Amino acid sequence: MTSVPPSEAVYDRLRLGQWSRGRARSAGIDRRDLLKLVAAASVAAPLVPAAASPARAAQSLAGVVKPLPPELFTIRGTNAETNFAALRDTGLLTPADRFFVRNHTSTPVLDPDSWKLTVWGSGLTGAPADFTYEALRALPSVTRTAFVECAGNGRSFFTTQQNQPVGGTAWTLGAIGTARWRGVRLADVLRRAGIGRHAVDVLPRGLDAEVVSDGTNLGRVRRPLPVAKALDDVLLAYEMNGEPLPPDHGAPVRLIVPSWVGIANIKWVGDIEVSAEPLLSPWNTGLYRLFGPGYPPEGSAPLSRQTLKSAFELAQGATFTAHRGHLLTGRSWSGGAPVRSVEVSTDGGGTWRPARLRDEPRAGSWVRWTAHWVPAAVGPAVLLARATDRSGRTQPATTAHNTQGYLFDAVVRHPVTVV
Ligand SMILES: Nc1nc2c(c(=O)[nH]1)N[C@H]1C(S)=C(S)[C@@H](COP(=O)(O)O)O[C@H]1N2
Ligand SMILES: [Mo]
Repeated sequence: MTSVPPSEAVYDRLRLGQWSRGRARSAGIDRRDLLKLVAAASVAAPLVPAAASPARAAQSLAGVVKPLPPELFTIRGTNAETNFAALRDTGLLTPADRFFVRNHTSTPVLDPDSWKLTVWGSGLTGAPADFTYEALRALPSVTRTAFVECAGNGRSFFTTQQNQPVGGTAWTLGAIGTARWRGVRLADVLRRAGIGRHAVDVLPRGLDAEVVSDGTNLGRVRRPLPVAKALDDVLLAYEMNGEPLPPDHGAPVRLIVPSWVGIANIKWVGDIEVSAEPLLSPWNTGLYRLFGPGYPPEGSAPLSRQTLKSAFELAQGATFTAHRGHLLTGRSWSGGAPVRSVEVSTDGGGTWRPARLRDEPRAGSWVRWTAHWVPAAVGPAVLLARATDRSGRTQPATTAHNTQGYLFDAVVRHPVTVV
């Protein structure tokens, strides 16, 4: 991607080399178990089928605290996908009641008064440092609008549009939400804790349960961040859209890592290791790299930025009346650069016209857009939306296959019916 700053690209190349030569340290897991994970990642497992969710008034999921009404969410395993149609009457920000939930296990309910954050490790110049919730709230705060999007968002289209097998949660396009986050800069906390010039990686870890996958205990959810990103624009957030973080979204404190893959945004953070040597965890080795015929056996470099996508705020198979004017609405976003323009097709991709952008495009956020449509003929129709970002990238017709179905960026075909 052209817009990735050199520091990130250099980091990725470096880590990848260190990993292949066995020079980076496995944090909290056996090197052998990591190797098993990498081997498994090069083979596509079948998609996790969505749990059957019969239409009932209130849908809920063990492990998720908030209600998940079927008009707002589709349940997929331990996760809840936002129905894009439910965003039509929302503004730029996604209300917490309809923000997608991605849980490896389940939401822990933590008491902010007994919670603390411990910063420790060989990358500090001194002893570990603890921060209570109160101490964090007393530090200078910053506010920023950012999306959180799962790296596997759009994964199911590898199968339905490209006929390719991929493993993981079968998301359509609703594993994304945008919120206004308030918190403290991770950089401020790391400096107060005494981060040294020799620090290279920062490893935040969640307080949710350990993750067991195919009989291997992967430990608690954790993923190293390069120091350059950690000291740049990362937040330790305690508020979402002006309210304290809700339990499902990481209360009392989570990371917000703007424009990066969702997994970087560790929820329920309890400790942060600052390391003088490179760190590996399952979430930057077997998971969250690209595997498959086009990639090296150890996978691509760990994923960092999200890609470019567009979605209509419509249910699958929505109906439209012929010869009437309709306002199509949707959103586009990119982790690479602000969105520059969006085009819409209502004839299956034959002709395209510009959509009208309703927001000033900003890095790390999405833009809402609209397009008018007067369907001419009764019958099935296919709507498409295609975004271009300021790095000059346009959504392609297809995405190169990877076994775990990450970073799907191709134009999605949205079937509707004209009556
Ligand atoms: N501690 C912890 N942090 C986590 C996760 C998790 O399961 N545990 N899931 C990650 C993934 S894969 C994603 S996509 C985002 C989802 O954030 P959300 O549930 O607030 O939408 O959180 C990330 N942070
Ligand atoms: Mo994710």
